[in-house]
Amino acid sequence: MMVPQIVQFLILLYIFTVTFASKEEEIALLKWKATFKNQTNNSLLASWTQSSNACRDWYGVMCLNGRVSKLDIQGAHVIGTLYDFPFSILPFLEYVDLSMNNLSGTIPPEIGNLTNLVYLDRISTLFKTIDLSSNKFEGHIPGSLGDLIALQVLNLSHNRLQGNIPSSLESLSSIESLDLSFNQLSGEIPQQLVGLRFLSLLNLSHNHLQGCIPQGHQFDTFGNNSYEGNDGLQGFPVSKGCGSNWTPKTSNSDYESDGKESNSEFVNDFWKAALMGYVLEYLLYIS
Ligand SMILES: *[C@@H]1O[C@H](CO)[C@@H](O)[C@H](O)[C@H]1NC(C)=O
Ligand SMILES: *[C@@H]1O[C@H](CO)[C@@H](O)[C@H](O)[C@H]1NC(C)=O
Ligand SMILES: *[C@@H]1O[C@H](CO)[C@@H](O)[C@H](O)[C@H]1NC(C)=O
Ligand SMILES: *[C@@H]1O[C@H](CO)[C@@H](O)[C@H](O)[C@H]1NC(C)=O
Ligand SMILES: *[C@@H]1O[C@H](CO)[C@@H](O)[C@H](O)[C@H]1NC(C)=O
Ligand SMILES: *[C@@H]1O[C@H](CO)[C@@H](O)[C@H](O)[C@H]1NC(C)=O
Ligand SMILES: CC(=O)N[C@H]1CO[C@H](CO)[C@@H](O)[C@@H]1O
Repeated sequence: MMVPQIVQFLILLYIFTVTFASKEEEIALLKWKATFKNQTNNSLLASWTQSSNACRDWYGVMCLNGRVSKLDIQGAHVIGTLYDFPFSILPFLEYVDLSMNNLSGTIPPEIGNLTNLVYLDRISTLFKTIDLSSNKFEGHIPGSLGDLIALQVLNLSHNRLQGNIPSSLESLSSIESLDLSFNQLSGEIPQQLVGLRFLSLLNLSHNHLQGCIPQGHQFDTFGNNSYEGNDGLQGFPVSKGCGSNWTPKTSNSDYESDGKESNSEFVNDFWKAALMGYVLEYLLYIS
């Protein structure tokens, strides 16, 4: 019986893609696994062993041309950190889903070394993704994430991230979905994010963000459910205008009453600075 050519082609493609992962990549991932707590009785990752083939046998690992391209261990009960994650040793990795685990510590700046997310000129079958959501990551969002200009989906929601949203994220020129919700992010939303022309989903809800919501381009399309549960975001679509005739609220009703009142002077200066920034931005924009 003749095997249809398309089937032959698919079999060849399969053999071509499901080949051996480079030994270096396997060893690096095993080193990372060795840092997990309770790794010995983690049933989902039991398949990650030295004697098996990462591309064929490992849970959550997918390869392209024998190199690890996708790692999806969502909800695999991993207790650990990313400090030993081999970012620089997995140059073909372009889909990383570590969501719903028990990962803690900070997000290392080396995350910006995921080479395949840095170059735009590769043909890819995957939606280039980093999903670290629903873990216990803390500290700042590393500015080096802005290096990943090919990234299409970034989900850091439901963690304990603090500090400002880095303005370097303006470089994520391919980003379509950005979810930073349910963290402890503070400061203003960087006005530069207005430049993200493919952004179709933005979720900044449930943080401590303040100041004027950037206006224009994609930001005109987001509804108030992108911003709910913040400390003091102003302007469309949350409130009327954020212009020069607008004055900051002096009541602290939006804050928990845990001594934040002593910050009110700082907050006033903060608003003045924010307002000046906004006016400058506007003048630059219309010129
Ligand atoms: C490890 O094994 C113990 C006993 O077999 C079990 O109670 C526990 O839930 C397991 N932990 C994980 C993370 O799988
Ligand atoms: C996460 O891990 C920590 C130990 O590192 C442990 O105390 C905590 O109970 C774990 N949480 C969950 C939901 O497994
Ligand atoms: C990885 O990233 C760090 C921090 O961004 C950088 O200093 C380092 O040079 C990078 N290493 C490689 C091998 O690219
Ligand atoms: C981000 O991840 C959370 C779960 O960790 C999920 O509920 C949410 O829908 C994701 N966001 C997007 C935009 O897909
Ligand atoms: C959010 O927007 C919807 C309409 O898009 C409106 O019905 C609702 O009242 C708004 N909620 C708040 C808190 O502004
Ligand atoms: C942001 O996340 C919250 C909570 O999951 C959800 O209610 C809201 O609809 C989301 N907003 C957008 C724009 O997806
Ligand atoms: C979170 C978790 O499952 N912790 C367990 C890790 O393993 C030790 C002993 O093997 C248990 O005591 C912990 O409860």
